[in-house]
Amino acid sequence: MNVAERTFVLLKPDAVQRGLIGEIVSRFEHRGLKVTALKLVRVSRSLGETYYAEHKGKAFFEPLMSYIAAGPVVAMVLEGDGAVAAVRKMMGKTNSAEAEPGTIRGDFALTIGRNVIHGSDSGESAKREISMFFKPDEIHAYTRIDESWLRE
Ligand code: DAT
Ligand code: MG
Repeated sequence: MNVAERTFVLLKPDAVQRGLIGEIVSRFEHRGLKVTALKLVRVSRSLGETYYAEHKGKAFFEPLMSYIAAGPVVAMVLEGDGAVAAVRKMMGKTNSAEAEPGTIRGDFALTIGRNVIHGSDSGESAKREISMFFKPDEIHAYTRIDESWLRE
């Protein structure tokens, strides 16, 4: 039995600046993932530090903080069967140089330090990240017209 799952996606400042918002959101919509929350926000230093807490102390942490705070980002919640894994696969490898063509990073990015997108790596991470960017009443429950055609 398939169970709808939530994941968190963030389009990083380079995606916004390079005009890739529509293209990337389109891929998720066409795959059948439902956008249940979406907004343009700035990531403050303290939010960035909490968000990327697992990388604190690493050599790339400071550059990562400057990057993520360099401009507005698009935060969203996507919902669908196996949403966490589906989005991770669509994103491609963390290092864009190694990401397969056909993936978001493989099609729109060249380096690890400007890899256009973040997606939760587990259901637990999704919960944590969603709560950092959205209040419960900013996440909308609704039925998409094609939903009955997305599974048997
Ligand atoms: P992902 O974004 O694929 O979940 P991650 O959680 O390991 O990857 O790292 C978060 C971000 O930090 C990643 O999107 C880019 C940056 N990063 C990770 N490893 C890096 C490295 N070795 N050098 C430079 N930046 C790195
Ligand atoms: Mg990660």
